[in-house]
Amino acid sequence: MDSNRLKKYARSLGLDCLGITSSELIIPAEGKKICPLAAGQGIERYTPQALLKNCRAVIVVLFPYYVPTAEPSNLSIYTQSLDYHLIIQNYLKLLQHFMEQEYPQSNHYLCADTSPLCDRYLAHQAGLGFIGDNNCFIHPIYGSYCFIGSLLTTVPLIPDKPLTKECFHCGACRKICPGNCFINSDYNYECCKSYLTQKKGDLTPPEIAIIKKTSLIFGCDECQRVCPHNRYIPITPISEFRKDRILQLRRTELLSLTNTQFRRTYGNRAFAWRGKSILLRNLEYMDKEL
Ligand code: B12
Repeated sequence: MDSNRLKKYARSLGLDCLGITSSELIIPAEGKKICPLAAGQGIERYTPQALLKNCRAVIVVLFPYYVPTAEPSNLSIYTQSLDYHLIIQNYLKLLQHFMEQEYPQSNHYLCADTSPLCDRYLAHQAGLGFIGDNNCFIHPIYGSYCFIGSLLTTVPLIPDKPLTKECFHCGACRKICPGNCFINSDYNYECCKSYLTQKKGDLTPPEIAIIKKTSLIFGCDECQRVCPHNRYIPITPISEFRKDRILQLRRTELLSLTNTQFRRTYGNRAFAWRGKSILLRNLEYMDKEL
């Protein structure tokens, strides 16, 4: 079945990057040590049928989130708006509703980052873009500042074809990375600043040194900031990412909040998921003499 009506409906919601991949995925030889923050390991990253019985296709949607700002910030761009998980889920529910009206016997399963599936691979297979040397999935127009959401479906939609376009391999991400994650053209999450800002416990002096290299206390944008594929990208067309943005978290403010107040104030923000103490710890590291 073709996906034109679904794509048209998605465009009417402002979602202009929707692609289809088959549920029969070729399992690549990853062989990498997967980050403990990932929900899936090995084959389960490529088995949508384990999440939805009789899954026949995966509807993959990109959610561009880039908003340029000249003001100083200590939060990664991906956490400045309302939590992207909530935004993605709302849109995917609308798409699910549309599919269930078009195909009354169909079943669906919604994925927004936290599923065991390999989101970047799905987006690549659905013909939406390519994987960069910085590990990020890159859309030809919106660059890498795109979240990926998916709707597994029992409807056998006709798959789109992967693009042939690829990364410029310019080396800019490798050079700028605060933790030198991309040495030997492989990515090592253990020295990724984004990972370290989310890792619990006391960090070692070399890990703290990586955190101190840039001003962000949650996430890291360096490998995306210097990427030439992100040079002329448009501001996100999705209004939810443009409003209610928080650019800075301050120590005095965090200290003044109890954990419950923190949850009430920031519980709907992606930077809050590891709790208040991790953010305070990272703020302290910024001033720490090594
Ligand atoms: C755990 C996790 C992290 C960890 C580890 C990241 C990592 N690269 O391993 C940490 C906390 C460090 C992290 C950081 C970030 N993350 Co994160 N993260 C995840 C999560 C939950 C699992 C990723 C994982 O297991 N990675 C293991 C590695 C080996 O696999 P991978 O990254 O999924 O992708 C590789 C495979 O697809 C592989 N591949 C496999 N088969 C094939 C086949 C072909 C043909 C090709 C070409 C490639 C290919 O190539 C990719 C690159 O190596 C995913 C959501 C999900 N369910 O997938 C989000 C996700 C990858 N993260 C996301 C984001 C936004 C980020 C940050 C940009 C946030 C930030 N600003 O700090 C950074 C980017 C860091 C980086 N350069 O990768 C987005 C990425 C969107 C995009 N455009 O790429 C995702 C997809 C969430 C989402 N649904 O939108 N993340």
